[in-house]
Amino acid sequence: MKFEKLCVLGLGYIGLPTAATFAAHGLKVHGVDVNPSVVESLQAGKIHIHEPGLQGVVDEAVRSGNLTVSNQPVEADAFIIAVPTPFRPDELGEYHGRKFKLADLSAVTSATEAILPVLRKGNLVILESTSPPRTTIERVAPILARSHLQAGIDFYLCYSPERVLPGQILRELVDNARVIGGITPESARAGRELYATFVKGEIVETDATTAEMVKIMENTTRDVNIAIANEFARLAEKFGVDVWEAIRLANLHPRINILNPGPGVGGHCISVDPWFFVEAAPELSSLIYQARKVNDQQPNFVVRKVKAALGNSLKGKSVAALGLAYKPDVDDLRESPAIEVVHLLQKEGAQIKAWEPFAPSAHLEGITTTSDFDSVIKDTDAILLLVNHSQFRNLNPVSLASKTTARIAIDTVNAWDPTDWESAGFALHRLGVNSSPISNF
Ligand code: SAJ
Repeated sequence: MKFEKLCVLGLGYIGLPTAATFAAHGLKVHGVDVNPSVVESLQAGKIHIHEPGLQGVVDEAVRSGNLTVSNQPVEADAFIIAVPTPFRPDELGEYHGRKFKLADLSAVTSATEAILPVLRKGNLVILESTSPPRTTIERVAPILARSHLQAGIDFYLCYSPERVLPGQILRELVDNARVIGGITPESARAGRELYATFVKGEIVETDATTAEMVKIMENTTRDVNIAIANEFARLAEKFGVDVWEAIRLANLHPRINILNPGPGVGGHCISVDPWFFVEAAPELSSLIYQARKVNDQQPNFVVRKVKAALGNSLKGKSVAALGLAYKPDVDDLRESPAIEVVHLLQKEGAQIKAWEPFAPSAHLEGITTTSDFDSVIKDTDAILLLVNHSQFRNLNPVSLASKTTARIAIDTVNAWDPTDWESAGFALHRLGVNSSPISNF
C-alpha cells in the first residue's frame, strides 16, 4: 500500500511532531486544528509549543511544501486523529463512595465526524489519542459508519498509541516501539505500512482494544510506581530516614527500580489515563484508584512541609516558588502539581511569587509570575523548589544567598546538595527527609 497524502487532526504535542516527521519523510501532510490561533501561528511558520528541535523540522516541512495547515480536513490516503481526551470539568463518577474523574471524548468524536465528508474507500484511519478501552470499536467505528463505508471492509481502522516523552518527542517518535491495533488484521498491516515510513523501533501488530489497553497500562504502571515512591517519602519522614538515600540503596537490588518522590504527578498523561480504567471498571481497579489518590494528595504533603519549615503558619509569609511546569525542562503547565501547591499555599495565607523559566509570561489564575528571577527571590521568607529544571539544579547557593533575604530553602525534588546549601547559610528542608532529625544510630 502506498501512502502519499496524510491528514493529521489535532496539532498539539503529539499531532504536530507526527505531522512534521511524516512531512520530513516525503509525505504530503495536511494538519488540522480547531484552534484558530494554532492554525494562524503555524501558517506563519511559528510553532506554539516548546519541544526541542521541533521548530527546525516544521520550518523545513513548510518550506518544502510538504506541510500545510488549516481548520478543515482534506481528502487523503490516511487520517491520524491526535486530539486531547481530557476530563469532564464539572462531572464526577461514583462507585461505593469513591469519586472518580470521567473522560471527555468530545474532541475524539468531533474529529472523527470531521473526517466523514472526505473519507474514501481504501483510506486508513488511525486514532492516536489515549482513550478508554473499546473506544475505537464502540465510538469511532460507528461514527465513521455514517459515511456508508464499513470499517475493516471499505477502509482500514486502527488504534495506535503515542508513547513519546515530552522533551524527547522527535527522537522517541522514530526510535520507540510502536503498537498498531487494527480492527482487522488487514487494518493493522496498513497501519504498520504507514508508520514504517519513519519508525525505526519495532512495529507490532495487534487488535485495537489490546492497543488501547496497552497504552493505559503503561501510564497506570508509572502512576502506581510514583505513588509508592511518594508514600515511601512520607514513611521515611516518620522514621527519620532520608528517602533518597533509602531509594538509592534499595535500587542496588537487581530487580528493584523505585521511582522518585516529588510534589505530585502532573501532565496530560499519567495523571489522567489511570482514570480511564477506574471509570470503565471501578469494581476492578481499587489499587489504581488509591494510587491516583496518593499522587493527587501529594501537593498537600508539600504544603505541610512548607508550613513546618516556616514555623507552622503561612499567614503573611512570602515564598518564592521555583518552577510551575509539570516536570523538568518542559514548558507544559497542564495538571501541574507545582501549580496546585502554589494555590494551596495561597489558601493558607502565603504570598507567592512564582517563576517558570520555560513559560515566563504564562497567565495563571491568581498566580503572579515574573520573567525576572532576581526579583522573585530578592525579598522573601523561603525559596521553594517545585520542579527539577536543570537551571534550578545548577543554582549556586553561595551566590543565591547574596541576592535573597531568605534563609530557608525547601527542595521537593532532591535537586540541591544539603552540605552546599547549609554551608551557604540556608536551612534546607527536603521532601522525604525529616526536618527535625531523629537519630537512628
Ligand atoms: N514523576 C515523578 N517521579 C518520577 C517520574 C515522574 O513524580 O520518578 C512525575 C513528573 O514530575 C510528572 C509526572 O510524574 O509530574 C509524569 O511525568 P513522566 O515523565 O513520568 O511522564 P509524561 O507524562 O511526561 O509522559 C508519559 C510517558 N509514559 C511513560 O513513561 C510510561 C510517555 O512515554 C507517554 O507517551 C506519555 O506519558 C503520554 O503521552 O501518555
